[in-house]
Amino acid sequence: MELFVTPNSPYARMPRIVILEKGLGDRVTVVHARTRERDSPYYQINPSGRVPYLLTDDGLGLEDSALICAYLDQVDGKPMFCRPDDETAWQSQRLEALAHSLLAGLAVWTREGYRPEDERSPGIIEHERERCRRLSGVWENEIDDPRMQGPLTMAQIVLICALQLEHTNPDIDWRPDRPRLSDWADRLAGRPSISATLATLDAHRAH
Ligand SMILES: N[C@@H](CCC(=O)N[C@@H](CS)C(=O)NCC(=O)O)C(=O)O
Repeated sequence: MELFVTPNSPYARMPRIVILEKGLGDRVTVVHARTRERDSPYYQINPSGRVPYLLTDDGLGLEDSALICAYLDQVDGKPMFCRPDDETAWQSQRLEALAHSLLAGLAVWTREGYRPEDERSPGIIEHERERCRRLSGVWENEIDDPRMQGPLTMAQIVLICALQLEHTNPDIDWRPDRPRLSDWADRLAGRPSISATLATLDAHRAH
């Protein structure tokens, strides 16, 4: 399989974490795609131009981080994150959706920072700063849920990828008044799959 990523994408980071957690490294080649470039050769592989994108051994193309993580989770017949027989799965999915909500806002905020300075929108940045303040307040309580404290879950993976956008965009400061969330993030930061995927990606470029 081939997984197309960019080093700074929090969405592409999620399947990279799943690959390490499940020991799928020898089955998946991670390829650095050239996104946001006019006529990038990557558009021949994935016309949407987005990452992550997984090409399966059957030649099927999968887009969307959650779908790719679900696919990788079951590909070895030993699902760790999505168990089809779990009747309480919706409770994990609720937390996962809440983490995705924070991530989506922080990704918009971070992308504003990639624009030339005179094209950035102070209004959008302020809107996302306020959303982050509200949602990190929600997470300060939700973080005590056993699903966030026990074995690694997709909700934990999404949340750490969101919170660690503080490394990509230093303006993101969710930590003041969030001591429990800060402790949680600092503890998870030491897990090998989390620290390895934060470091610069060692990958080759797509075509
Ligand atoms: N909902 C998608 C979002 C993916 C996404 O927004 N990827 C960004 C990088 S973080 C991207 O590929 N941007 C390039 C572009 O928009 O052309 C997912 O979960 O995979």
